[in-house]
Amino acid sequence: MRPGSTRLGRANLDRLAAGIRRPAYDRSRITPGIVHLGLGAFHRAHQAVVIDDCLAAGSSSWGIVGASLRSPDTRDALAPQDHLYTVAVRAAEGTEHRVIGALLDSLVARESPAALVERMVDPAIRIVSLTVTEKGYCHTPQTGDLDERHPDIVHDLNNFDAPRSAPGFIVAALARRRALGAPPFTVMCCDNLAANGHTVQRIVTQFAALRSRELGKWIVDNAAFPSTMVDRIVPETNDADRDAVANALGMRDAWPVMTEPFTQWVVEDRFTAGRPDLAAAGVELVADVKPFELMKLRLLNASHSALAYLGYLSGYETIADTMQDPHFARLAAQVMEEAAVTLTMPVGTDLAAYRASLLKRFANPALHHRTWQIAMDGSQKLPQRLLGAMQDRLGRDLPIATHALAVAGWMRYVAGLDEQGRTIDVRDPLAAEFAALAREAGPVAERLAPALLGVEKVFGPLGAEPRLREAVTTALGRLYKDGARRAVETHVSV
Ligand code: CS2
Repeated sequence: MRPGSTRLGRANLDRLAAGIRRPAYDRSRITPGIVHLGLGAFHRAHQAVVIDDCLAAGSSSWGIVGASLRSPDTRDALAPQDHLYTVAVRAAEGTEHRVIGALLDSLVARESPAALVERMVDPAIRIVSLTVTEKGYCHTPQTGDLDERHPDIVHDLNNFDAPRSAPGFIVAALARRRALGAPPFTVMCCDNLAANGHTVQRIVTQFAALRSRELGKWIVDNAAFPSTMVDRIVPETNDADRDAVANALGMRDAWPVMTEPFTQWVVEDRFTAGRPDLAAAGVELVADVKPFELMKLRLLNASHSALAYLGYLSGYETIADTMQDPHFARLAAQVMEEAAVTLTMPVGTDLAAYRASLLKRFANPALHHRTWQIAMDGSQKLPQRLLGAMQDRLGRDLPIATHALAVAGWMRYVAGLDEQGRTIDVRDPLAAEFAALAREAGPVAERLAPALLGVEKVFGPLGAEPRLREAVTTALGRLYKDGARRAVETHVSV
C-alpha cells in the first residue's frame, strides 16, 4: 500500500494495512492513571507497550499522560496523531508493526510547569514513572546523592511551584498532595541506575528536606519507590525508519519507535496506590530487584559501553557492525566474563544463557544502534556499568584488564579527537571538563589517565587505586600506540 499523505490517527485506524496490530480496546473509555516523565523512544517501546497490554486486558484506568521535560518534539509529532504511534520490532527475519494506544496525552514541562504539576496532583494519578536518563536525576553518579549545586536544582529550590528537574516536579506534586490530604503516588524509576528506586528515593527526599524537614519525612513514610530493571534495545529513529514504517502502515507516522523482539521488565511489588495487572502482561514482580539490575548493568550495559567506545574509535558506525568483527564479539564476551563473578543471583538464574542471548541481541543486523548514541553521557554511566565490577574484582584480587580497556576507550573518546584526528561530538554533562583536562594532558596515557581518574564525580576514591591506575594507564597507552582495533585484537587473543 502507498502511504500517500494519510497520517496515523484515531480516524484512520481502520485504514491501516492488514496485519498491523492496533489497540484491542475502546480508547475512549481509558482514563489516565500514570504520569510518565521523559517521553522518549525507550518508554514508548517498553513500558507503554506493557501498559497497552494491560489496557487490553481490562485495567482501563491506567492510561498514560507523558511529559517531556524540555523538548516539544515528541508532543509536536504525536499530538496531531491522537498520541497513537507505531512500535516496529526488528529482527533478521523481518519486522512486525504494532500501533500503541496507551499514551493518552502529552505535555512539555518547560512550556508549562504548573500544568504538569497539576496533572501529577490529580488523585487519579497513582504512579509517576520516569525515563529521564541517568543525568536527569541531577545527582552525583559516584555517590548517588542529590547534587545541590546542579543549576536545575538551584532553580527549583527558588521556584518550587514551577520546577525544571524531575526531582523538582516530583517533590512539588507530592507537597501539594500532602497539603490536600491526598495519598502520594508511587514513584517508579525506569532508568539504568544502580538500585534505581532506592537512589531516586534518596534524591527526592534530600531535595524535599531542603524545602521542609516534615515534607521529607512524609515522603519517606508514605511514598513507595520500587526499583525496576528495564531492558529493551531502542535505537534512535531515523528518516529511513520513518519511510519504512509508512510503507508498512500505508500511512505516515511522524515518530515511530524501533526496537528488538526481546523485552524484559522486573519490578519490585511495592505500590502505595495500586497498579495495573503487570504480571498478566509479562512483567516479573519480585521482592528485590537488585540482583537483576546489577546483572543487567554489569553484563549488558557494561559490554554495550565497551563496544560503543572501542567500536566508535575503530570506525564502526553501529553495534551490529562492531559485533561482525569477531575480536569485538570476543571483547564483549570477556567484559561479561569479568563481571559475572561479581554477581550473586537467585537460584535458578542461568547467567551463561543470559550472556549468550546478549551477544545475539547485540549482533541483530536489523537494528541500527549507533555506537555514538551509546557513548553519550559516559560520566553518568561508568560507575554502575564498569567501576562497580572493577572495585569488586580488586577487592578479591582478580585482574581487571578488560574493564580497564573499556575505561581507557572512554578516556580516548572523551579526549575528543578520533584516530584520524577528527573532532568527536562528545555529549556529556562533563564534556567541557574532560576536554580541558585532555588539552592540558595531551595525547599521553601517563598524563591523561591520571587526570581523568582524578574526576571525583565519576571515580570517587577508586580513581586513586594503584592497580586500577596502572591497568587503565597501560590500556590507554596501547590505544594511543596501536589504535583501538589492533588493541582489542591483541587483548582478546592473549
Ligand atoms: C545503552 C542502553 O544507550 C545506552 O547506554 O546501553 O540504552 C541499552 O540499549 C538499554 O539499557 C537496553 O535495555
